[in-house]
Amino acid sequence: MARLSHLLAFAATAIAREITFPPVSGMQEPLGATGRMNLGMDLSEPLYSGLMTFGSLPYVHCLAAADTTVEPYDIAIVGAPFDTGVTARPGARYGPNGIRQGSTRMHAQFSWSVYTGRNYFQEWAKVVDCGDAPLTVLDNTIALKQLTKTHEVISARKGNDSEFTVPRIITLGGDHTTTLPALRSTFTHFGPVSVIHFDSHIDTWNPDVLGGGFSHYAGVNHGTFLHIAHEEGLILNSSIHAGIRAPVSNKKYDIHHDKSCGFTIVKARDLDKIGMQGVIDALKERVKGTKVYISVDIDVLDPAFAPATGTAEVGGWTTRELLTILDGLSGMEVVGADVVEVAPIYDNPGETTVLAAAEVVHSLIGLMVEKPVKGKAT
Ligand SMILES: [Mn+2]
Repeated sequence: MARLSHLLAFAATAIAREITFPPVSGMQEPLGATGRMNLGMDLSEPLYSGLMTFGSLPYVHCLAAADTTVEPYDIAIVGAPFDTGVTARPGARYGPNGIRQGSTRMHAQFSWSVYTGRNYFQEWAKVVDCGDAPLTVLDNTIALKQLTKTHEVISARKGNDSEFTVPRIITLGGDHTTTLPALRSTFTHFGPVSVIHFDSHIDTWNPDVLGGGFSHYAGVNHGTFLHIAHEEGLILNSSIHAGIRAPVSNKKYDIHHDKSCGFTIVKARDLDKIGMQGVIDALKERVKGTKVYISVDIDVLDPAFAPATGTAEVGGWTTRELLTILDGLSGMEVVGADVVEVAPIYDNPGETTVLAAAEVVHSLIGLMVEKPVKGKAT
């Protein structure tokens, strides 16, 4: 009897093995003419596959040697893995890949906005990811020179569009010091710019105040770069901060000094009084008639929405509010932009910060696509 039950069990298994799976049409096809398997599937779309780029955009080796042919592009994403200019928590050197990780759901084929009905990846501009700038982690002065050179090389290449020949760059920071080389680059091609600076901190601190005067290079950091940009004549006196709420180091000097660097301030809580349209109007009015650089320190958001940053300040804006304000800036001549201070190590399992940062980058791409800008004659 034992032997019979064994046989029955074996028979049942044999029957189970005869179950055929539903036919998958692609899998049933014979070998193609080339002798390779034709699976009838399109594997060419890189969503969630291939090596990671921002929004699965094509990777271009924008920093290739001078005698190399490089595919032309109009808008270039470049990472700046630099975080040795911070005064609080480090970690933003991992920001570029963190932001790319936050962008994995984004894809050129699946990016039609429900708000505007547009897909900025499928309009006139060729948008690419150049990977990261090679920056030494051991010497800030050298690293910032490397980043300046990176901007020079990427912006000097031919635009894909014959009319708008200077490619524009969106930098993925990196701490906020990385904005300084970007402003040097926009100055070369577009002249001085108004900066719309989204941040909880003013970042115009005098290097003697923030840096302590220990050494010349200690004064070049993520809280002084806007002072230095002003000193170098890279920015116009029609610049503006948005989302400011962090304390300053003394009663009068910092704010007075901030004004002399060319800035006015929209404070975080001004949003409660004037609303999002009020903020949009204030920003547009301030920079009217000038070329604009938009710098977004992710700490402009409340830590509830962006915990993964070096110098978090509570009482900030929501992600939706920031995106509405950014998208409201359409029509401006945006010649360069960045998202900085994303330090993924402090993010949560839901990747709240990097998702927000990636969408901010998407909005910046949208602003650049909506308004092409010609470089100055050189
Ligand atoms: Mn900042």
